[in-house]
Amino acid sequence: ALPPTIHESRLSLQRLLPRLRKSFPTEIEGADWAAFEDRLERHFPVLFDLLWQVYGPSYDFFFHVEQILRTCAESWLERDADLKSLDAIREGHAHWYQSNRVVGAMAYVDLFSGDLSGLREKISYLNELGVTYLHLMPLFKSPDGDDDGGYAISSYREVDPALGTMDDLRELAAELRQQGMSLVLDFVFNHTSDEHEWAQQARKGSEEFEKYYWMFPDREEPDQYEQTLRPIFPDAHPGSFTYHTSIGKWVWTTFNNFQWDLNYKNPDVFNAMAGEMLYLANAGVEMLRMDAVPFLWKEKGTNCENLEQAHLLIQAFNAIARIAAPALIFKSEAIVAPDEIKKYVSEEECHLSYNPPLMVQLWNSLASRNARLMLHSLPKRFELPQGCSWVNYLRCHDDIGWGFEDRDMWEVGMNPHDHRWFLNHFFTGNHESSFGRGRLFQHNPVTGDARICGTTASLCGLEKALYEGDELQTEYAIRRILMLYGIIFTMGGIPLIYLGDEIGLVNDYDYPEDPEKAGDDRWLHRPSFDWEKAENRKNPDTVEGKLFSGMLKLSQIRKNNQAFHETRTEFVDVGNHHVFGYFRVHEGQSILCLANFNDEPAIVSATRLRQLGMRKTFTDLVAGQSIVATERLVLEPLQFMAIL
Ligand code: OTU
Repeated sequence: ALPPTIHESRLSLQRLLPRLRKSFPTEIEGADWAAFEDRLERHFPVLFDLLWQVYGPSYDFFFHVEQILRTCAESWLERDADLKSLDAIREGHAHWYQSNRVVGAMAYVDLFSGDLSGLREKISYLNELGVTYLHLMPLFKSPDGDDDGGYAISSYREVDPALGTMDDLRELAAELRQQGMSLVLDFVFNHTSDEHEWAQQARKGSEEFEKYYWMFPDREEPDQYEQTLRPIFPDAHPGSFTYHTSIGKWVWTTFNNFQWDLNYKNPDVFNAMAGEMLYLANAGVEMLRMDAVPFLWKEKGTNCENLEQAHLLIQAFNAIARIAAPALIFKSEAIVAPDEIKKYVSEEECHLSYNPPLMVQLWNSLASRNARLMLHSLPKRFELPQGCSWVNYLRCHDDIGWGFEDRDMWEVGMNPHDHRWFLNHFFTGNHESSFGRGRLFQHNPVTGDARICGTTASLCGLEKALYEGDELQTEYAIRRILMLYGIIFTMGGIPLIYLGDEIGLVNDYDYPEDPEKAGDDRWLHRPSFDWEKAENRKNPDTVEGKLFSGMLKLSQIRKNNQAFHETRTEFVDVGNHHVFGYFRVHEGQSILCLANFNDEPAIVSATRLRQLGMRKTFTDLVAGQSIVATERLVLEPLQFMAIL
């Protein structure tokens, strides 16, 4: 069947609209319904086309389209006036997130501040750092015991009672908004927990809800699928399916066995999840971290990652947001091969994306003490479509997987297998040149694959240096952290601070004592925030004082210089492979950032600087010094400069 033309989709809307209006005879009065219809007219053709591509040739297609429009309308009618005015503001200033004034931070509510009301008391701390975007880890109802750090959601409409209530969440969002901070939450839409209402119905044998998940009576189909799947959490279970004895069925569980993958081949699932998404938007969430996007669609004979339909589904969710919650934007979480990551980024799909290629390159350069692979690889895929941005980060709550493009490694003379082996040894402290104190995650003895856990401070050598009482190494560890964050704050995109890094929190070795956490080594780098340590930030002689003031300076440099606006970044080879360099240019301002990854001083020749268009005298914004480079510029070990 041919896809509908724009004219045909308009005709469909003309038929559906009167019925939609009639379903809400009284509610539409005074609810800014005209604005809704206006957006519907604008975005329906796109939505209709996407839905057609995914669900089109089925007998009940129009029924589902109508249901989806009802979900949009109901949500709009419930959206509060404050958020509706934010919608209008954001539409007039669509690329607000590209501003150099945006600084992100992320934290677990319980670990950072106990609960949601405790968090309101910590807003001033976030303000101190200049944070304008706060990502809170999943805070919804989830199973007792292991819940994958909240990523197994039992209800998208109920806050975990230990953290507060939905009203607390709404109030927090409103207060953040008032203080110029956007609330970011996860949209965990690939799976629900096995205790979600839908899963419970499915367990009871409800035909309707069994179709919400992927359930099989025997191994026949799971075996067929598994021929081409890669295991994601091999420690939790081999393969991608779990046998549930109570129901006698195999259930698709890409991640842990208590996380049941939703079946998006069923349009009811899409509609239901659109409702959950809009519910979050109406609670005041301004940005959704689209969790685990690669896995949304499954097809036999493929690896069931990054399939075309996954993209179409995200675009359809996006179109729904444009219609019913226009202030809402998406951030893609696709921790996959560099070439696949970019495919999720466009204004029609995800406005923002994590930048794992940058993250892994930074850790690699730190271990290798040079920037060769990074300079060869990053420029190839850094540019994003108009209006989109990266979210640049060093650490998050997850492990670090060495997601380089093998091709890039061969091109600079590296053996991908051996080099990954080196990195895993390096960051677990098992290499002669190591300073890192990490642990392996999901080590797969069959393939030899493994990822790395550990906090920024521990991976940068602070834990080891403090333990050994080595002052020089402590100083170097501080420099490493600030150099890496220097890049995060100045590279094109939004910088994201993993809260705790600004005071150098090291690994938490007590997590195995907590049965909820014992099975998952990622808890190593999820320590409780240490407010006593944080007090030291006021004392410039302490490690915390040095790190915090260093981060603060970086945050201010970013905010005070328009060169850091938007995403455009011009990478440059400064003629010394230890030094990573790039220009940021915007509205007449041009800043050259330089980072020396070596533990020795590094020299950049004045001739090279002149070739790059630099004058003889310039100012380093980080050290706050002017520099005269007649013959050469010398960077201290692990120094980061932003020169103007
Ligand atoms: C995400 O991560 C979350 O960030 C994890 O904390 C969750 O456990 C998981 O989803 C399940 O909800 O495999 O090792 O690119 O790499 O989504 C982390 C996709 C993960 C995956 C990523 C996933």
